[in-house]
Formats: sequence, structure tokens, C-alpha cells
Amino acid sequence: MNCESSVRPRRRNKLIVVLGGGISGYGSAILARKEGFDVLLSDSGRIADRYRERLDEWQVPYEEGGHSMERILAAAEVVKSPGIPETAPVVRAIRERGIPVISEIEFAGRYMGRAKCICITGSNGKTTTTSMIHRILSEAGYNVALGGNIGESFAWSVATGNYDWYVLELSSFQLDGMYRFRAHIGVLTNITPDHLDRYDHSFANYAAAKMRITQNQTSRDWFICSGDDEAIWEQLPKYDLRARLLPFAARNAVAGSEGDAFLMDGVFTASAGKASVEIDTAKMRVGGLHNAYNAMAAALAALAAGVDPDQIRRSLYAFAPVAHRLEPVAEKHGVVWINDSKATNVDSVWYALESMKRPVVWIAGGTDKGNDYGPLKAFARQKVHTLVCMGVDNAKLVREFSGVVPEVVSTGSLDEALAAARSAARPGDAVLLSPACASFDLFRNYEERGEQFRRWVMENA
Ligand code: UMA
Ligand code: ADP
Repeated sequence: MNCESSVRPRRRNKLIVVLGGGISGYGSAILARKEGFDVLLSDSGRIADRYRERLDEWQVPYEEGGHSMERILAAAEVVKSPGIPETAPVVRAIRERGIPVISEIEFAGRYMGRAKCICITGSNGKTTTTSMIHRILSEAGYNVALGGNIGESFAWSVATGNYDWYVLELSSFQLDGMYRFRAHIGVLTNITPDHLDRYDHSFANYAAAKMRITQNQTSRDWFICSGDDEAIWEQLPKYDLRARLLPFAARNAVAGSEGDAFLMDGVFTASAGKASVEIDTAKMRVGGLHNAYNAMAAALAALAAGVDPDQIRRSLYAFAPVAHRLEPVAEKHGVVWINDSKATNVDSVWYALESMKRPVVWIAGGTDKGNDYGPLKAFARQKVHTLVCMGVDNAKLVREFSGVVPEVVSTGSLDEALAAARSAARPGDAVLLSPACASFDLFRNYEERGEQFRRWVMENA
């Protein structure tokens, strides 16, 4: 692509500063350049070579290894990458000057033209539900991009593509900097405690961030949310919701005037307006109650987007687990090894244990985010015969589950943990890596933890 020729003539004498040169930041900076703004991308650390190359291609000025405050404070507006907290000194200084700070989503939303967007948020299930919706729309022949907290950034897709639909996974950090952006179809999977360190340790603040998914929605839009999630139902009356509500549930009776989905005996019918689709979850390749919830949300979103019900059914039945999310790695000597490395909080592990049909050797541990393990104890008592703790500090896990699970083993590395799991597992068992904790004590991130698990299982199990 000839980048220079696709840059609009300078039409505004306005400096946009992009803070952070990761996947979000470089996409925003390129979009700002394309739209004819003066741009500066500033990163306190190093910018990856692959991003630098693209910035050079688009002739975007950037700095790395520190923030030059004088230049930054000359900005008309700042696009802040989601990983940079409000408490970062550079953000505090910008706020003190009264310079508006927005997220990549708010910025890119201004330039998406007449395209429509389906936005998915929630504490768990975002990536799975987003991937389901994207698959359904792509297979139905829609001209659709996938982005946000998954894959390439939204800003990059807006700068380099010309899509009719965007399916965006949104983290609470991305929602935080959204003011005028509007989701044509908003999906809220659930709200359970996560990332509280970024919200003054207040669940109410975190829940309010998630509810921003509904802001600016009009009566032409749709809002899809769990009818079983108490935290969501506590929030709803506080908001003046204009969008058509499509609840989905398996426990509470829900009925939306515009449509809904309800799971009974493994089958659900989702309806939105006049369209409806019936799904037998036993025919899906992803199991567990949580994936039935995700599929209900995805089916409702696809119906709201006008996709043919037969196509929705075909795509949902063909959908395979996303890597690191209850992903069966191999069966060896009658033992199934399952990689659920992305389960970094208690709620996701609850659903992992809920879905287990075999006796379980459970591998958990890592960086504890102030977890309350109480909700896991009933399933642990019922299904787990050995808990292998894998972390630098296992004291809390050992204390919480001794007496709940017959065998609790403490280990300090992946090798040690998997060898202990192999010794404990009997034919017919499942070994489940579902940590309930972040990975940063022993690994770079959850992907590395999952990859090492997979490799060990293939070579040693
Ligand atoms: N940086 C500064 N100044 C600071 C602090 C950091 O310049 O004071 C720089 C760092 O040196 C680094 C850059 O900021 O180069 C990183 O920005 P970032 O952490 O926002 O990372 P990105 O690579 O841009 O990725 C972000 C999201 N990351 C986070 O929210 C932590 C990605 O979500 C998202 O896919 C991407 O934008 C595109 O929108 C990842 C994530 O972990 C997947 N999300 C969390 C989750 O899923 O739980 C919320
Ligand atoms: P997110 O993008 O919100 O982190 P993922 O789809 O990546 O969600 O799944 C993260 C973890 O949560 C995985 O362990 C997965 O098995 C589990 N999970 C997926 N969907 C749900 C859900 N609806 N409720 C609870 N846990 C879920």
C-alpha cells in the first residue's frame, strides 16, 4: 500500500499525542496521521521493531525511552493506550493541564463512517463470544473486521480497511476512555471481580466501567446481557437504557419484549425481533454452561445483525475452543490434559470445574489478585482429587484447599507441577490447568504458560 497517498491533506492544525507504542498505540497513531492530524507517538519503553517499521512507513513521528513532557502537553487531545493506568505520572500531568484523554476506541469510532459495530465486554467470555460472533458474520459473507482487545486494533482496521461491520472485544480499560462512541449492538457477558487494582479496589467502579457499553445507545440499538448475573441486574435500574434489551439466561426466567434466549435441557431458542434460531448445545464443539451462555449471546447478536438463522446454527456448531480456553491438548494413557491457562480469575475456574465430567487433577496458582476461593470449594470437593499448586508463593492456596481436596501438592515450577500431576492422574481422569491467578510470577503471560503446558504434555505426559 502507498501509505503517503492515502493520508488526507492536513486539514486541522491540531496535535494528537498517542501514549504507548504497543498494538493499540501504533494503530491509533497511523489513523491520526491518515486523518491529517499532526501526530506524536510517545512510549516510555521500547517500541517493537514491527510497529516501528509501520510507523516509518506511514511517516508517523515517534519517541521512545521516555515521554518528553513539553511536546506532550502541547497536545489538543491524547489517545491513551489501555495498559497505561491513570496513576502514571504522564497521565496525571496531562489531566492537570485539562487536556482531554480518550481511548483508541473513542478515537477510531469517529472515522468508521457508516459501518456498524458489535461490541462485547464482560469479565469473562469476551474473547470466546467475540470470536463466535465474528465467525458467524464472516461465514455469512459480511464484510467484517475483528478487533479491540483481540488481534489487530480497531484503529488499525479503520485506517487500513473499509469494513461494513466491526466486531470489537472491549476491556474495561478501553471502555473507560469512551465518551461519545456508541455500540449498535452491545453485549455484556457478566460482571465478576477482576482488575480491581485499576478501580480503587471498588467493585462498584469496575461495574460502572463495564456498563459504559450501553452509553449513547439509542432505541435503534440492541443491548444483550446475562439475565442470570445479579451484578448486571443490580446495575440496570441505574441507567436510562434506550436500546432494545435481549436478555439470555439458564436459571432465571427472563423475557424481553424484543426477544431473548433461554437454555433448558441443553437446548436454547434465541429470538430477536421476528427472527429466531434453535441451538442444541450438545452439538457444539465447546462445552460447559459458560459456552452455552456465550453461544446465546452470540446467536442474539447475530440475529440482531440480520444473519440468517441456518447460518448461525452452522457456524456455532463448527466453532472450536479458542486456544488456552478449556482447550483439550491430548489424551495420554487414558488421561485428558486440558489447557485453560486464560482462566486468570475465580469465576472462569468455577465454569471450568462445572464443565468437568471426569475426576480432576487441578493445577492452579500464580499471582493471586486477592482471590476469594470460597465459590470454588463445592466443585473442588466434588470433582478434584488432587490440587497441584504451581507458583512462587502457594501458601494461600494450600491453606484454602487443605481438607477440601484429599491431596494438595505445592510446586514451584511448571516442570515440577506437571510431573506431580502425571503421578497423581489415573486413567479416566482429566488434568486441568485452570490457574485462577495471573501468570506473572513464573511466566511472561498466560499464553506462554499455556504453550509450555502444551509442549510438556506432548513430550512428557
Ligand atoms: N507505556 C508508556 N507509558 C507508561 C506506561 C506504559 O508509554 O506510563 C507503554 C509501554 O512501554 C508499552 C505500551 O505503553 O509499549 C503498552 O501499551 P498497552 O499496555 O496498552 O499494550 P498494547 O500492546 O497497546 O495492548 C493494548 C491492550 N493491553 C492492555 O490492556 C494491557 C491489549 O489487551 C489490546 O489487545 C490492545 O491494546 C489493542 O486494543 C491485552 C490485555 O491483556 C490482550 N488486555 C487485558 C485483559 O484482556 O485482561 C485488559
Ligand atoms: P475473556 O476474553 O473475557 O478473558 P475468554 O473467552 O478468553 O474471556 O475466556 C477466559 C476464561 O474464562 C477461560 O478460562 C474460559 O474458559 C472462561 N470463560 C469463557 N466464557 C465464560 C463465561 N461466559 N463465564 C465465565 N467464564 C468463562
